[in-house]
This record gives sequence, structure tokens and C-alpha cells, in this order.
Amino acid sequence: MSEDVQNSEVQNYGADQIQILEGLEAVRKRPGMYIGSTSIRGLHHLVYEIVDNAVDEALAGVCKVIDVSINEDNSITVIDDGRGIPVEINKKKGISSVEVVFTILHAGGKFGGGGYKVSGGLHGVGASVVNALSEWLEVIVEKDGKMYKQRYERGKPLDRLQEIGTSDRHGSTVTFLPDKEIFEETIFDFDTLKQRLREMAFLTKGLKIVLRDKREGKEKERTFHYEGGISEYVEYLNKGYNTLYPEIIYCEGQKGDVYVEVAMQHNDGYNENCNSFVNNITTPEGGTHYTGFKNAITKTFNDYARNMKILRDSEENLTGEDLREGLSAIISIKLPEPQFEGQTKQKLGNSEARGAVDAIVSEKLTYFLEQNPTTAKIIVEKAVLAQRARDAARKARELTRRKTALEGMSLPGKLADCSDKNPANCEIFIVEGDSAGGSAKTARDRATQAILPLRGKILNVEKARLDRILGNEEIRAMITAFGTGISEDFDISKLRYDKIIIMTDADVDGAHISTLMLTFLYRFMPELIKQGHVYLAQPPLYKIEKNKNVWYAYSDEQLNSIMLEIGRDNNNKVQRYKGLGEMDADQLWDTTMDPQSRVLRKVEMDDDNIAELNVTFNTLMGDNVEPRREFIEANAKFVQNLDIT
Ligand code: TSJ
Repeated sequence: MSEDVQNSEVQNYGADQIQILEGLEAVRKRPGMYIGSTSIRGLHHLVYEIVDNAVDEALAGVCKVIDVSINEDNSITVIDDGRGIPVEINKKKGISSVEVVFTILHAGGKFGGGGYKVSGGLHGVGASVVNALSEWLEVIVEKDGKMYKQRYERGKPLDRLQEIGTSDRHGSTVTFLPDKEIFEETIFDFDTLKQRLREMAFLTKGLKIVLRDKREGKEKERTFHYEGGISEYVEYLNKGYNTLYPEIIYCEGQKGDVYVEVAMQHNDGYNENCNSFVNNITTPEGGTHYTGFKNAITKTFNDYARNMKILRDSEENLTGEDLREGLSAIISIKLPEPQFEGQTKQKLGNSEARGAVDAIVSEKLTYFLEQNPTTAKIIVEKAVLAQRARDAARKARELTRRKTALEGMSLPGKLADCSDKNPANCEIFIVEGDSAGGSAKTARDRATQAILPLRGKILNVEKARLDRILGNEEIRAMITAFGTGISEDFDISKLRYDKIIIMTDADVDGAHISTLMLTFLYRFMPELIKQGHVYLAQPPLYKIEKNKNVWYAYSDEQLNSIMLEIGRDNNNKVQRYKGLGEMDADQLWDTTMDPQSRVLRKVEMDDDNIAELNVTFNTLMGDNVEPRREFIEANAKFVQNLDIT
């Protein structure tokens, strides 16, 4: 690098520099266009953006470790051991390549109408967007024995890239502090970063990603390193389930520009858990790659079953749905120019991906089935059983439909409905137990609050086939009360209540019942959760009385602070509520149901984290007791864990 370039005054902006600054100014004016939002979600996208660049270096085979730190001041440092960002002067722009990376908007980076990240190349919008949205950013490059550094403030370089010393390692280090003028929230959440970084590590086999929290009192560290890549991801998805066979089926190959990797394994459950990715970005709505995968599975297993005479000529083909019952899979493809479609731009559109995945999975799976006849037979037999159950379920469902058509909307007998007919004003409490249900019926505001008492624990939908689920009285009561129908029949415009409030005892059993309820909603009416209609009521844990005054405490901390305030003496009476049933109607209204004073917790889910949410449910609801216990112990407040944003 020549001396004069290093020392030139940045203040002398040329035409190029002015253009660059205008570009970054546009990012600061409309950040949402580039990172989706300026909420906590957008904040975390900054980290993924920087890490993506280092992951690209790993994909090129020249980076083994990526180290991500949340620093004491809530800045982020990402270090890799790659080749180091090129430092030579870019002939066209007259500045170092490092400066190009941090100041010129990524040509391919585009955003769809829905505001979701839609990568143009292997990475997203680029490091320049992160730079523009940071109060300051520092980059250090180590390569060829030298160390270079440059600092920016709100996107503007303070000086040119400087050679600052020598180094015997190679790599890139980027530290940035998100701009408080831009973001509504600038405190990073360790668990949110943890989930995405774990996903990235699963998707890039061999890459080691270390996440550290260096903030005072929060110090911790996690390492993600999977030599098995997506095969280990499938193993992780099936943790807590009994698998049907020991092998993880793995297919890999390249066709044209499309690199395809698929891993899968069946468990003895009934839900499909297939997650697809393009260039390491999740595609919750699937698309051509997922279609190619489904085509290959259906065709290959049917061909196999017929060749082996497990299916006779007179018998019908197995359907794709039946073959995917209990299937956990990761479909990960990489291609140069992904096209995203659909309302939220989360669905892959490239037609070449369909053929590539279909061809590669068909070929490798055919070979696998020939080599592993015992496993092949287990899968086909499970699908045959699923086929039969599906027939039974269809009959049960037709019966339900005919009934509603004949009798009109016949609401369940146990439902105490509200009188207001405008759903926007209405809420329904799903209450555990008949006695609490009775109190709730007395306490409620009859105009706007409906009560549906449920008896005991509701059916665990993770452990039952559709015919049994639809036959369950409690579940049918909820379906008819909500009015929306389920699964493919689901229609949110028919929702009869704006809020669905789950009200259970504040103990372990209550938490379990809430989880069963949420599992049901998540599997059959996920839109209710996505669109924010589902809530958890928050009954108090304690009642404190002193001289005819009454306080309620919703946590142990609150109990302590109340006791401190009123003084600990013999006039205090503290009652620990063991269940909703111990409250009379007035108390229940005051503490838990009155819209003016109650606390509700909204249940949230996020497309970014579908695979994670699936894990949460599998671990809690699957068969193996051990992982479930670990999970509950590790997440004492586990219902909050559903608030994955
Ligand atoms: F872009 C960035 F600043 F966000 C960033 C880039 C952040 C981090 C943490 C790492 C990186 C990065 C970039 N790590 N490694 C690289 N490598 C290159 O940019 C590179 C190096 C050498 C060559 C070559 O052809 O010799 C090519 C490239 C693209």
C-alpha cells in the first residue's frame, strides 16, 4: 500500500466518496428496508450479517473458527481465522478493498416487499449496512505478517486503512456498536444469538463457532462444532423421540450450479419436521427445493415398495404425507442466485432447484434402501399404518363437517359464551378443571368473556394420530368454540374471539396443561399464535392480608417486596394459592380476569425460529422422559421459552 493513500485526508471527498456517503445515508434513513426492522430482531440481524461473511470464508475452506463476543458495552466482536479481507487498493474506487466492503452497498443485496432479508448472493445485505447502522465500527485485518486497522463512525471512515503493526496469524476481526439513534433496543440477547449460531454451525460442517457473553454478571460461553453437519442437526431434532431405525439417511451432490445436502430420520411420532434452507437462510414456506425433496421421497419409496412386493399391484400408492409422518429432515441447498417468492419472500422459486434436489435425493435414497433393507421395510410399514389411520381420520372429519353443516354451529355444551357478537371485543378463557371453571363463569364479564372449562389434562397431540385427536371431546370443544377450523380448513376470519386465554394453576401441573394446550394450537392452528391471539393468564401465587387490606403477589420477589413494605409482623396473613380453585369468584376477577388490572402473557412465535420451536415442543412432549426433565430443569420458567423472538 502506498504512503500517500494511507495518509490522504478523508475530508477531501471525491465524487465517488460523496456517492458512497449518500448510499449509507439512505440506509440510515430507511433501515427497515435493509434489515427488516429496527426492533430487537433487526438488531440481531446485524450480527448474523457480519458472521455470514466469516461463514463464507469457512465455506471456501479457509476458516475453521469463528468467535463471537457480546462485549461489556453491548458491542459485538466477530473474529475469524480466514485469509483476512483483502487490503490492496481497489483500482476502480481508489480505496482499499476493506473500505469497499464497509462503505459500498452490496450490489446483490435486495429486500422484498415483506421486509425480510432476501440474499442476492451467498450473503445478505452486506457489511456496509451494519457499518451504516453502527455508532462506530472497527475492523482489523491480519495477513501476510502485517496488521491493518480502520475505524468508522456512523458509516464514515475516520481515516484510511492503516498498517498498524505485525502479526503471525491471519484473519478478520470486526467490532461494532449498534447505533442507539437507529435501534429501539440495543441490548443483545445471548439465547437469540445462540440459536442462530448453532443453526449456522449445524449447516456448515466442521466449522467451530464460539459465542461468549462478557457482560458483567452474565458471563458465559457456548461452542458449536458439528463434524457431522446436518446429520447431527437431524439427530438433535429427534432428541427426545424414539427413532424408528439407527441410521441418519444422508444425501449429497451437485447438479449444475446447485449443491444439495439432505439428512433425514423417522421417529415414532406423527408430525413431519422438515426444515429447508437456501444458502444457510431458512425457508419456512419451502419452495422448489422442498418440492423436489417431497417428489423424490414419494417416488423412491413407492418404486421400492413395488419392486420388493411390499405393495401389490392392486394396492394404491403410498402418499407423500404418509411417508413423511414422523420424519425429521434438513434440506440444505446452495446456489448462486436464489429467487424468493411469496408474501414474505420465504419461499424458494428457482426451478432448477427442484430438479437438482429430486435427482440427487432419488439416486442416493434408492441406493440407501438397497443397502439397508431392514430400515427400508420399517419406513414403508410405518407409512402403510399412517395410510390406514388417515382413512379413519378422514371419516371422522367428514362426520364432524357434516354435523356442523346439518346442525349449524352447535357450540359445545360446557361453553359459557359471551353475548357480544363482535369477535374483536370478545375473549375466551380456557380453564383447567370444572371448579375453577365454575368460579370463572360467576366472575366473568358476560358481555365479552366466554368460559370453556376443560376436564383434567388434555390429549397430548404429539403422541396421538389424527383420528384419535379429532375424536377427543375436549379438543372438539375448543375447535367448535374458536370457529376457525383446523389445518388446511383453518380460516382466521371465522375466529370468534380476539383473545384466547389459557388459564391454569400456577404450578407444575398447570404449566404442563398450558404446554399441552399450546402444542395443540401450534400443530393445528399455528396462525392463531403467529397473529398474536393466544395468551396465558397469570394468576397470583400469594395473598397477603393485613388489617383488612389485601395484596396479591405474582412472584416470590413481589411477595418479598410487599412484605418489606408493610413490615413483617403478627398481623400479616400470607396464603399460598395452590390452584385457581382456592380463589372465590371475586378474587379470580380481581387478580386474573379483570382487563383493567390483570397481567397477560402473549405467546409468540417467529418464522426465523420454527426449527427451534419444534425442538421445544418435541423435547417437552416426546416420549423420552430424560430430555424432558433436563429441559424443564434448565428452563424453570419454560413457558416463557415459547416467546422466541
Ligand atoms: F465483511 C465483513 F466485514 F463483515 C467481514 C468479513 C466480517 C468478518 C468477521 C469476516 C470477514 C471475512 C472476509 N473473513 N474472511 C474474508 N475473506 C475475504 O474477504 C477474502 C479473502 C481473500 C480472498 C482471496 O481471493 O484471496 C477473497 C476474499 C473474499
